[in-house]
Amino acid sequence: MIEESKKLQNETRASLVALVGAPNAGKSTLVNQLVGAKVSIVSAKAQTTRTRVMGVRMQGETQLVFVDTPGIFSPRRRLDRAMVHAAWSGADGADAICLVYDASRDNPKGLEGLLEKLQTQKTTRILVLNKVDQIKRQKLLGLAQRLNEMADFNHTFMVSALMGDGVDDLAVELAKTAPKGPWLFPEDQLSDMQDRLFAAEITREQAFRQLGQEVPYALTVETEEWKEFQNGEVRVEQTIYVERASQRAIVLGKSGERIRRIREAAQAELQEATDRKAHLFLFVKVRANWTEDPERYAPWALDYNAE
Ligand SMILES: Nc1nc2c(ncn2[C@@H]2O[C@H](COP(=O)(O)OP(=O)(O)OP(=O)(O)O)[C@@H](O)[C@H]2O)c(=O)[nH]1
Ligand SMILES: [Mg+2]
Repeated sequence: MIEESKKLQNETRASLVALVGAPNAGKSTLVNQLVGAKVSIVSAKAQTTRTRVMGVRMQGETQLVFVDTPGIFSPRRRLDRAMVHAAWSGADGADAICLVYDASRDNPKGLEGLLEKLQTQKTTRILVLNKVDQIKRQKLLGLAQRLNEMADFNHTFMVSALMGDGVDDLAVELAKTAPKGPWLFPEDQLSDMQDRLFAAEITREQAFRQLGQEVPYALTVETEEWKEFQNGEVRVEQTIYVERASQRAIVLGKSGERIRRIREAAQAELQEATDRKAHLFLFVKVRANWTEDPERYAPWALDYNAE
């Protein structure tokens, strides 16, 4: 009743907050920390996030909807172009944009293009210096100053997305500037991602974590079946597509050891995240040109024709 009357009195606020930045800056870690649950996959490798992912946090009567985006880099392949396009379109229509920057990196090189484009966005711009657990405070102040000279930011925050330091302060500030309006998601919803895609992402995360430098970029995961049983358990069948037979052999590993470990870890994660017993089945198929196949882009809502 109270909630209803607040809504009627138009006391609610909602803000769409995009997180953009270079690959590996810690955007997904930050979204997960802000939401307080895993909504977006994380790995130590660059270009982990492949599409936009929304995570929701309630800050009093304000709903903060965070848009995690793929890292921005110079795209070469069709898939890379679709990812970078998804990143910028994640910023479209946002009420605030956070540029997440890995402060443990020495030199803000290669950032000019990103800052220039950011400058053209007519919204609140926030600089988030991340990974402060990795760097001395003195160095951090110099970096904050340099980046503020390179672009016009309304605020600068220093956080550790991993440890949580400074993350609540960022949310409080974002809530202050949130426009009045209805909530965009039901109060108890944490993410916009459907079960099937989320399950595929969990497996892709394990592929990123457990496979070497190249194979994660040559594969995609699709959920073919998601079947819920009356006892609450779920059966999930997924296909991992790779480009070459040699990559298939790597994913399977000696006597299937690698795929077994990927499956076990992904199943455990899936159970933990969905709070139900899951039976995960993985198949590995070679599809030479999957990155040129529009059908493989559809589950991620990626733009096949992105320039
Ligand atoms: N020490 C430290 N590591 C962090 C912090 N935030 C993120 N990381 C690590 O940085 C790596 C990349 O994190 P992600 O959250 O996947 O980065 P991202 O910006 O989403 O990367 P892409 O999706 O590839 O664009 C992971 O190994 C994280 O654990 C932090 O505050 N401190
Ligand atoms: Mg990410």
